[in-house]
Amino acid sequence: MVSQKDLLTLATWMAGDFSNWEQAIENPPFFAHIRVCIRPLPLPLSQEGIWLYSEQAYDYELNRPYRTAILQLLLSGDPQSPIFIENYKIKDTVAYFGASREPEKLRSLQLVDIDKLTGCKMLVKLTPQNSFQGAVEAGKGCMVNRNGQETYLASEFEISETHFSSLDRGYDPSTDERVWGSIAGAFEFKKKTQFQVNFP
Ligand code: CYC
Repeated sequence: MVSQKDLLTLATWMAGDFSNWEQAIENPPFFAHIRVCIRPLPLPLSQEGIWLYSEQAYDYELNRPYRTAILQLLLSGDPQSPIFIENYKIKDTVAYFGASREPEKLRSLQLVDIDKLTGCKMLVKLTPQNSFQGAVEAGKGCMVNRNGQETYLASEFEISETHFSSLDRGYDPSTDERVWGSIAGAFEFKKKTQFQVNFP
C-alpha cells in the first residue's frame, strides 16, 4: 500500500538541484546542458499533499528559466497509479524567476496566484526497482502552445534517490506529428544538491 510516507519519499527525491551535464558533454548536438531545480514551498498553499516549485533552465541562464511550475503531490486511492501530481502555472511567472535557489521569494505565493492546468495531471506509481515512474494522464488534454502552435503534451519520467529522467514532447492534435521536444530520447539528470522536505 502506497502511503503518505511514499509521498514524502517522492517529494524528497524530487527536491533538489539536477543537472544533465554528463549527457550534454557526451551528446552536445542533441542535449543542451539543462538544470532542473525543485524546491518545497516554504508555506504550503493548502493542507492537501506536498507543494513544490520547479524551474527548468539552460545552465547558462539559471535566472531566466524556460519553464516554471507549481506541483502538488497527492495520493489518489487508485492502485494503478496511487500518486498523482497536479501541475499549476504561476500567473506572474517572471516575478518568481530564480526562486528555486532563493526560496524566500516563494513566501508571498498564494492560491490566487496560480492556475491549475487541466489535462496535465501526472499519474505516478512506485516500481519494483525502488523508483517512481509517471506519465501525463491519457486523453491528449494537456495543451501547450509553442510559438503559436497548439500541441498536446506527451510526458513521462522516472525518479530515484539520485537520478531523474524525463521526456517531454508536444504533438500536433490533428496529425499526431511531433512538434517539439527531444528527438534523442529522455533527458538524464543527476542530483547535485538535495533540499530538505518537511511534512507534518
Ligand atoms: C511542459 N512538462 C510540461 C508540462 C508538464 C511537464 C506537465 C505541461 C504543463 C506546462 O506547460 O507546465 C512535465 N510535470 C512534468 C513532469 C512532472 C510534472 C516531468 C513530474 C516531475 O509534474 N521538459 C523536460 C526537458 C525539457 C522540457 C528537460 C526539454 C524538452 O523535462 C521541456 N516541458 C518542456 C517544455 C514544456 C514542457 C518546453 C512546455 C512549456 C511551455 O512552453 O509552456
